[in-house]
Amino acid sequence: MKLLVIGCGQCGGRVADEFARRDRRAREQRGVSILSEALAVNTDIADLSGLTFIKTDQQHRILIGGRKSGGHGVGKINELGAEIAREEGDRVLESIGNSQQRSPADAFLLVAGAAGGTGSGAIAELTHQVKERHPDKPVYTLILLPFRYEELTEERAIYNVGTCLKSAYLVSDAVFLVDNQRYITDGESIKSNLTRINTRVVGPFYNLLCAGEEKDPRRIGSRLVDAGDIIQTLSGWTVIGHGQASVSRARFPMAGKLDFRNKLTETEKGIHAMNQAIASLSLKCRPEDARKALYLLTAPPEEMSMTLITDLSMTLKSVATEALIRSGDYPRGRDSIHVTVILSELTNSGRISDYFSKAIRYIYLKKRRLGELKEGREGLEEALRDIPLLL
Ligand SMILES: Nc1nc2c(ncn2[C@@H]2O[C@H](COP(=O)(O)OP(=O)(O)OP(=O)(O)O)[C@@H](O)[C@H]2O)c(=O)[nH]1
Ligand SMILES: [Mg+2]
Repeated sequence: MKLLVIGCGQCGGRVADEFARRDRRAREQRGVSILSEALAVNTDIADLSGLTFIKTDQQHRILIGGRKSGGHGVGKINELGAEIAREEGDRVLESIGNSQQRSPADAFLLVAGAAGGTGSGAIAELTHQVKERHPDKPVYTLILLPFRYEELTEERAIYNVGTCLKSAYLVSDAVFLVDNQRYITDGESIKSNLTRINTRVVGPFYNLLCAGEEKDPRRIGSRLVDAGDIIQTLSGWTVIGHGQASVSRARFPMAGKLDFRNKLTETEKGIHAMNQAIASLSLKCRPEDARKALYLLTAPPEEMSMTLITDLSMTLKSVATEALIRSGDYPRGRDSIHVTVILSELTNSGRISDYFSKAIRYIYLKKRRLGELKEGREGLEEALRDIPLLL
């Protein structure tokens, strides 16, 4: 599956840059391409210059809102980010159009950090515009949720997340949610944390995107996961995870192969990788809330047994009890088993409702402070409608 990735704001741009790095790796190491293009859109010229893998011309690094922001970002005011995207989105559409002519994508993926200004504000507006211009292709968003310290110390962050999520959900075919806090390592500098987090955010997509692009018959699984399966799976709130386990290389391969005890442990390792994928989903959630699920097993061809596939399906079904499950295999590699899991169409999420109620509270308190509330007449309930849309 080929994506056209559009990073919005600093966070979105860096994650898009990581997709571009992976694409280069896929081409060099696997002879397949997983992106049709990667673009970055920002109001901040320095952020655009700091990227590495996205091509450097103005068609790929698109500066918007130069007049309104002076090229220095929108300082976390996401309404301003949305307004600029509304006014200048046609430049992004033009770049996308050119790129689609050179190399068409199966789907679009827009990326942003929800707590910032530019990306948080622009992502829903741009998604909406891309969808209108390309109604035949799915448009997905990948939204990064803030670290806990940001939620605790930056009052505005929660409001930005609430408005960004509400708006993006309305216009995207699916919203991938990633919780930055899940990947944090204490004692590491923020910069190296972010770089490492970005590799972990993009990592789970790698095999999934490569699998359907393989041309070599030896790399094509008996149940190939292609763009069609992925598109059928994705809808609404979505999370993704990846797990792996190394498989032992027997010193005497034939003896190893014939030994049933080895097979038993390989199946256990596969299940271990699946459990790890579920435990490391990009946002903590309850798998029973998913209506759709997909897993991909990537493993050396000799490890792909029917037993393993059956056991993996049963393991996923035992937790994602309400989900329609799709699956596939990707014969690749020599010494490890990888499992990628997607849970989609999540009907419930404590974390998302929590953001909405906190955003409502923020608006309520702000109104009260400004004397815009008639005492006793407007409660939290009424305020729910008040979470503004950035569209
Ligand atoms: N995972 C990850 N999160 C990031 C990265 N950079 C920023 N963030 C997070 O994104 C949020 C801030 O959004 P930014 O992307 O910096 O903001 P922006 O869209 O550039 O908007 P302005 O700077 O206000 O114009 C915070 O929650 C950060 O923790 C990154 O490279 N990786
Ligand atoms: Mg910025």
